[in-house]
Parts: sequence; structure tokens; C-alpha cells
Amino acid sequence: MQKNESSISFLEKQFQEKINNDIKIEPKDWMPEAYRNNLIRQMSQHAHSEIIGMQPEGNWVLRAPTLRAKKILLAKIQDEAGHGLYLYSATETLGIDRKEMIEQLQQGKAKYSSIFNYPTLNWADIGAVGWLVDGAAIVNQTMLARGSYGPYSRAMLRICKEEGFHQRQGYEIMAKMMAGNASQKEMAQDSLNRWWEPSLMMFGPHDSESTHSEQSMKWKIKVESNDNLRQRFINKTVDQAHHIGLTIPDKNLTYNKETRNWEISPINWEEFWNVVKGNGPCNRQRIAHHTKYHNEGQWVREAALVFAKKEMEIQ
Ligand code: BYC
Repeated sequence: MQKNESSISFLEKQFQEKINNDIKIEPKDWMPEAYRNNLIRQMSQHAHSEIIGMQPEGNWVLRAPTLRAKKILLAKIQDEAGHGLYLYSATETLGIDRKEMIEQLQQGKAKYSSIFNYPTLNWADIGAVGWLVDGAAIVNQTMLARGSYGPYSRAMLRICKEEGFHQRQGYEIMAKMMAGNASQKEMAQDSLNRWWEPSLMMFGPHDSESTHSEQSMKWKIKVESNDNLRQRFINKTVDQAHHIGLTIPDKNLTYNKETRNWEISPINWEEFWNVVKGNGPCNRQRIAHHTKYHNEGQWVREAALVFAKKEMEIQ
């Protein structure tokens, strides 16, 4: 027993040294169970966010204003599905099955990003999702690409490249509307008013309230804090908004010349936790929709398995 404990502490020490020296942890390497479980939690949440995130955008495919806009939106949503697939595969390398992850999502045991519980009410919202939601995701994921777990960090590299296009297509929609007539401008501003604060919440609670940050940063599952990333996003986005004539919906927004940061009003954390706990405007709708279409796709999964089995028999 004693020997076992000392060999585990030796392995833990070696593991931490690898992390401190920026050597990636790979699936077959030894890792503490808590590291594995923390990664499964975060990566599966991330995968679910990509998949659930297709719903608010899918709502506008049939109503996109031009064929060009429809083609771009379809390609973007398809990219999000791809991100979900890379992330489910990367999470499976930790020893959990995709079926189990999906059950956890549908039973409310696994989370997905709070942002996808808000509705897309008009075309400007598609601009706001690309500009703000993908914009926030890039800031967060560029950091995650430097994380310690090999398959997760490598998935982030490709995902970030694709998110770059997504962010620009969203900003293009907003810029076009801001160059349009009065009602188009009003629609774009109204959309920013509704999506601004929820997009700031994507980065999670303040560092002082974040349960996982301390351990996750020690293990380099995250390499920057929630508040740092949120501030970086605010600084980038405020300038982008002003550039096209949008007003950030915060009467206390001020530029601090010393810190070179845009400072904002306190965030409504009560709303955030309410949404995270399942009581946002669309939480129930999102899970019901996922469950319905997942069940309807059962025959496709069965057919794919039979096909794969037959192919193996032929070889
Ligand atoms: N929403 O200790 P903390 C996309 C939870 S999709 C819900 O700071 P952590 C796109 C947190 O899970 C890409 N829950 O947590 C797709 C924890 O609860 P549990 C979306 C949140 O993990 C389609 C508790 O609060 N990006 O771009 O250290 C169309 C305490 O938090 C949220 C990702 O998924 C939230 N916003 O840090 C368009 C990024 N925030 O788990 C676009 C991957 C916190 O103990 N995730 N919670 O029950 C992360 O980077 C980290 O998990 C977070 C939070 C920074 C979000």
C-alpha cells in the first residue's frame, strides 16, 4: 500500500513537471484521475456547445436575405458540426464514450455554453452571433490551444482558424446593416443591446467565483483566467463596434488610459446563474430539439454501423 502511494506521488510529480515544461500530455500517458475528469467535463461541455450552438443559427437558414448569405450561413453551421465532432473524438481519447456524453447532455448532467439559450429574433442576430459569440470563442480558444492536453490543444488550432471566418462574416453582416437605412441600423443596434452582456458571460464567472480555475491553471487545462480573457474581448470588441457606428449598451463604459482597458458596469450574474441552471429563455427548447432529432437519427447510426461491419468483412 505504502509503495503504491509513493509510486503514485512519483507519477504525479513527473506529470506536473511535464506540464511545467510545456510537454503535451497524450492519451496513453499516465494522468491523475482528477485531471482526466476535469478535462472530460470541460471538453464535453465544449463539444455540446458547438452542437447546441447550431440551433440558433439554423433558425435563419430558410430566411437568409440572399443566396450568398444562405450559402455562408450553411457553411458556418456545418463547420460548427465539424467542431463538435473533433471535440467529441478528442474527449473519447480520455476513455468516455460519445453515447454517454450525449446522455449526460440530454439529462442535464453536462452543461453547454449559456449563450446558446438566447433566441435569434432577426437577421441582425445572425450578425451578432458571428461577431460576438464566435469573437468571444476565438479569444477563449486561442488560449485553450496552448493547453496541456495534446488532442484538445490540436483540435483548437483548426477550430480557431475556422472561427476567424465566422467572426468576420458576422461583423460583415453588422457593418452592412450599419451602412443601410434607419431601420436596418436600429435592428443592428437592438441586436447588440441584447447580445452584449450574454457574450461577456461566455467567459464564466469572475476569477474569485470560479471553482475550477485554480486547479485548471495549475494543470494548464486553462492558461489564462476568465477575467483576463473577458477584458481582452471587451477591448477588441468596443473598438470594432465604434468603427461601424454601434453604441455599446453600457452607460458606464469608460476607457482607462492607465490600464488601457475599457471598463464596464457590473455584469448581471444572477441572470447568468439562472441561465446556467436551466432557466434561460431557450434551455428547454434546445434540449427538447436535440433529443427529438437525435432519436430520429437512430436509424442512421444503426445503418452506418452495419455498413462499417460489412466493409470490414469484405476486407
Ligand atoms: N455557460 O470554474 P468555472 C462556439 C460553469 S461554441 C455555462 O470558471 P471553467 C459556437 C462551469 O462549467 C464554443 N456554464 O469553469 C458554436 C462550472 O460549472 P461545472 C463555446 C458555464 O470550466 C456555434 C461553473 O460555471 N466555448 O463558439 O474553469 C455557433 C464555474 O465556472 C459558463 C466553450 O465551450 C458558461 N458560459 O471555465 C457559434 C469553451 N461559464 O462544470 C459559436 C470551453 C462557466 O463545475 N470552456 N460555466 O458544473 C471553457 O473554456 C471553460 O469551461 C469556461 C469556464 C471558460 C467556459
